[in-house]
Amino acid sequence: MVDERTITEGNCTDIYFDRTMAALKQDGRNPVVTAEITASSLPSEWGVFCGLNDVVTLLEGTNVSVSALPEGSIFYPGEPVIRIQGPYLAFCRLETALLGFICHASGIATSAARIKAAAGDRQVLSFGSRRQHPAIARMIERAAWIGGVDGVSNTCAPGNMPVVGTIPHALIMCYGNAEDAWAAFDRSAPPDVPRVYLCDTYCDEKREVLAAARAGATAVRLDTPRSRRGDMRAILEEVRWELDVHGFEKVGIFLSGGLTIDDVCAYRDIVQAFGIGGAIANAPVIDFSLDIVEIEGTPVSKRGKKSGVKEIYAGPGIRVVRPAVLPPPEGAQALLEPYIKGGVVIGPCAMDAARARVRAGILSFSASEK
Ligand code: PCP
Repeated sequence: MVDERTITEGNCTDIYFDRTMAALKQDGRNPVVTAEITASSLPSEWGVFCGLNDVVTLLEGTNVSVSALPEGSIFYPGEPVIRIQGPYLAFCRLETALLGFICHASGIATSAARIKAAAGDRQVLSFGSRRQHPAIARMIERAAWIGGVDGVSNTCAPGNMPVVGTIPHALIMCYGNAEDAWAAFDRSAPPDVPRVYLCDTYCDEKREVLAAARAGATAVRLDTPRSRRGDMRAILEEVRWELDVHGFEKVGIFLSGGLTIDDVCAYRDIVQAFGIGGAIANAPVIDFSLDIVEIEGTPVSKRGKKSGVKEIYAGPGIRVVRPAVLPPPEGAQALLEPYIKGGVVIGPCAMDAARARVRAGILSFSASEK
């Protein structure tokens, strides 16, 4: 396993950066550059920028200055999300880790935000830390939380976000039947843990949800295996009907197991909460790349990229990337903020402020937009 020190010291890198450094050092060349990090395309129309906290930790104490979009900002293809200025050798070897931080975290935060936007007032819970290496569970839950999920399942989640979950199939199998397992869970769990009872282990959902409701469930969780999901909509409607007709209108339906954003859209009218694993934790990464755009004050670029330092401007009806040397469009303000000056951290990366930014950003999108 690669430890934190190896990463922060730049020793988890692509070897071509070592070759680059060797060549530059041999010739005493270390130009002062400006580099920008941009995604030319995204898996969806917009993305959520996340992972800056780790970038700031990585670059703290190096001889660079950094400006960036605040975490949780909605961004679009072609917008520079981070600007790094300093001698190239100060950050050359850190590019691999730096991009890895934001590519992965932004992918997860983007997927979580899209799913939460689709779910509207229905709860979305992050159940997917088991889909990735446990060493990155904190990052997954942090990015999912910033993206807008209502709770996460992993006990290593950072901060004070709700850590939620009740029982797996394993508990029911250990008791040999659902009723005894639910009762054991009820006796052992603190009173503030919602009594969400899993209802699909041995019997038909319709029978088990009524038994669960009679046993005191506040919600029933259906994790129906794909092999049994002939028509999940029909199963959900039948379950809802039987709960209602037997006087359990307040018992909610919690759905989990291989769900995608399309399932959330299909069932959000009848399901109160969604447990989502892989669709968040295995989200496609955002393909950010780092490009030098200025060397010793002269605008430069490789083919296919625009030279010179850029700024993102936003205002009422305005969202545009312009050369930073030009005046801003009227009524618009620059979005990149300073985070590091000469190696000294000057800007915080607060998780809950980032989450609030996502929420404010996606409120302007309709629930049907994906
Ligand atoms: C786990 C959990 C959710 C799954 C993971 C979410 O399922 O119960 O349904 O992850 P996904 O969206 O990637 O499927 P199982 O591994 O079946 O867990 P268990 O049987 O222990 O409840």
